[in-house]
Amino acid sequence: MAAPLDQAIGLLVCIFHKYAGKEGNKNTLSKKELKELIQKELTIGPKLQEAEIVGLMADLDRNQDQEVNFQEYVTFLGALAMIYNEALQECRK
Ligand SMILES: [Ca+2]
Ligand SMILES: [Ca+2]
Repeated sequence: MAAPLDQAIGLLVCIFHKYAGKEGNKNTLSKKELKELIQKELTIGPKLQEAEIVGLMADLDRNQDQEVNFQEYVTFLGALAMIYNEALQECRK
């Protein structure tokens, strides 16, 4: 686990567990845990309104159990990657 992509994926997994383990189910993110993850780990996080985070949670929670599991988190990362793909023009030279 030393190559850049391995490291990046490992980090995505570790960040999920860092927040998921704070309260309740250790393998899912509660609303509070998701909010903390977004606010601390994403540049855009602190700029989001409470209502936007609640809306995001509702979008991510596909099985509607009020928690974001790992699979739902991966969907979120995929959506972020799509946004970054538009934003990071320097990767496409
Ligand atoms: Ca949890
Ligand atoms: Ca869920």
